[in-house]
Amino acid sequence: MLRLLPRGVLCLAALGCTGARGARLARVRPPRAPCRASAAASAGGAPPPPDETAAAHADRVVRLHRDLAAAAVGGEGGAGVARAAHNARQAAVFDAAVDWFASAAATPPDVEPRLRRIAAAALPADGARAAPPPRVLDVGCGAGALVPFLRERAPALDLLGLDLSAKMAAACAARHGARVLCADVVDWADAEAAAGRGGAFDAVVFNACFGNMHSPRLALRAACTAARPSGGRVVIAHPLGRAFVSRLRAEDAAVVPHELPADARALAELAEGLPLRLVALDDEAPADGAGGGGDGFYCALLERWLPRPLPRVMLLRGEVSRGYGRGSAQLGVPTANLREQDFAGELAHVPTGVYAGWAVIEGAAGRAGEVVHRAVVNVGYSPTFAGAENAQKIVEAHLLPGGPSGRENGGGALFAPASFYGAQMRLLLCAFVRPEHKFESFPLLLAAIHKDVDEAARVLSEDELAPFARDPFLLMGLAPDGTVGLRAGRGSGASGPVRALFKTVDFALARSAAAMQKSTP
Ligand code: RBF
Ligand code: MG
Repeated sequence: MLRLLPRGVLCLAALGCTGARGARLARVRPPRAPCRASAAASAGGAPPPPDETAAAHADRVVRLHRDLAAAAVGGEGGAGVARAAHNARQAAVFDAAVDWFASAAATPPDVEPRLRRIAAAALPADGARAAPPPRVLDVGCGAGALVPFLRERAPALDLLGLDLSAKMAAACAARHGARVLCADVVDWADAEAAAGRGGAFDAVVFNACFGNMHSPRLALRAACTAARPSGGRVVIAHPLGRAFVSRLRAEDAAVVPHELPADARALAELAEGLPLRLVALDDEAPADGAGGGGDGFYCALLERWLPRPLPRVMLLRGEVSRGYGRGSAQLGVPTANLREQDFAGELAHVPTGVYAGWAVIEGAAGRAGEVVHRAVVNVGYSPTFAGAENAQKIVEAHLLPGGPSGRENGGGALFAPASFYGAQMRLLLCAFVRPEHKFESFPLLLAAIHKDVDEAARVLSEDELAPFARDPFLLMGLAPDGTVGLRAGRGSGASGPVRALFKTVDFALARSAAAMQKSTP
C-alpha cells in the first residue's frame, strides 16, 4: 500500500544534506584502464538460469560490483571527489559491465513485477493514455531495464534516457529504440532550463541509480528543473530495496556513495527548499531481516508542487525605486522595485528566485482606495542581462490587477511604473515559484515570466494562498507583532530616509491570522 503523507511534509527546516551522508573519502587507487573483458566475464560468469530468483540475482549484482571494485575500474569515485572524477568512474565501471546489464539476466522474472510498480508510480493510470503522450526522463537508464515497463503503461511514451556510461546509453538505444543521451542529469537539466526547456517532463525517474549520484541533492534539484512545474512526478526507486543499496555501498562506496533516504524525514531533508512534496513512500524491508537479499522494495514518489509555500511568509515595505530601465523598455514587464541597500542586510538571506504574493502601493489612491494586487516578484540580479546584471540584489514586483479574481478592488490596468516611483510599497511573499535563471535569450526570459504570471495568478486564488490577500499587514500596514506602526514610520524620520522593513512570519500562523481577518466584517 502506498502511504499518503500530508501536503507540505517536505517543508521541514533542516540543514542541507548534500554530502552529509556517505561523504566518506573515496578509496584512492592508481587509475587503470577499464578491463571490460575480465569484469564482464567474472560478473556474468556462467549464463544465469532463466528463472534466477531475486535473491540470487541480488547476489550476482553484488559480485559484479565487487569484481569491478577489485579490478579498480575507472579510478576514483564517490562523494569525496569532484563530480567530474566521480562521473568518469561511473562511466568506466558501467562501460565495463554493459554486457551483463544488456543481457536478459539483468531482469529476472522475480524482479519484473517490481519494475512494473515503479513504472506505475511514474505513470498514473489516467495519464497513460493522455494526448500528447507522457514525457518521461529515465535518469541512469542503464541498458534500459525500466523501459519496457514504462511502455507497457504508455505505449506512445515520449522517453528520454540519460546515462553516464556511453556503452550503457548505446545499449539502451539499441535494445529499445529509445532516445538516450550520455550526460549527467545535473548539467543537462541546467542547460535545458537555460534554453527555455525546463519543466518539460511528466515524470523523472531514478531507478536503481540514486545511490550512485555524486550529490543526491543536486540530482534531485535537477529533477525538479526537468519536471513539469505543476504535478510533475519525481520517482526514486530500487526494485531490490534500500538494504540492497546499503549492501552495494558496503562493497564499493566509490561507486555507490549514498544510501537511499531512509524515511519521510530524510526525504524532506533532501528536498529542503525544493518545490516538491512527498506523495508516497514504499520502503519494504526484506523478509529475511538481514538486508540485501533482494526481496526488499523501495519507491519514493514526489510531486512537483507549484508554488512551494514558504515556511515563513516574508513582509517587506520600502520605497519604490527606479529599476534599471529595462523592464518596460525591453521586456514590457513593468516592475516596482525595492533595493537591497534600503534594508539592513536582511535581503542577503533571501534566496534569489521568483515568488508569488500580494502588494499594496501606498498613497496613490488614498488610504481607503488602496488596492491589494497579486504580485509576481523576482528577487535577484537579472543574470540574463549579462554584463548589465543588477549591481545589487533587488526585489522586483510585477503587479497584476487587484484582488484574487483580478476584478475586485476596482481591478483595472497595471500601474504604469512612473506612478509608483517614490511611493511606499508593502509586499507579502508567501510562495516560491522557481529559481532565477540565466536564460539564453530575452524571448526565453519573457516566455518564462509570462508562465510565472499565469502560475502565480492560478495559485494565489487557491485556498492555500488566497487568504493572505487580507493579511493585516496589507490591509492596515500592521506588522505581525503589532509593535510597529508602519505608517507612523513615514513622517517620523525628519533626520533621514525611512528604513525599509523586513519581517518573516510562520506560514501557518500568518495564514490563520489572515483567514480570521476575512470573517471580520
Ligand atoms: N531575470 C533573469 O535574468 N532571470 C529570471 O529568471 C528572471 N525572472 C523574472 C521573473 C519575474 C516574474 C520578473 C518580474 C522578472 C524576472 N527577471 C528575471 C528580471 C527581469 O530581467 C527584470 O524584471 C527586467 O530586466 C527589468 O529589470
Ligand atoms: Mg524591473
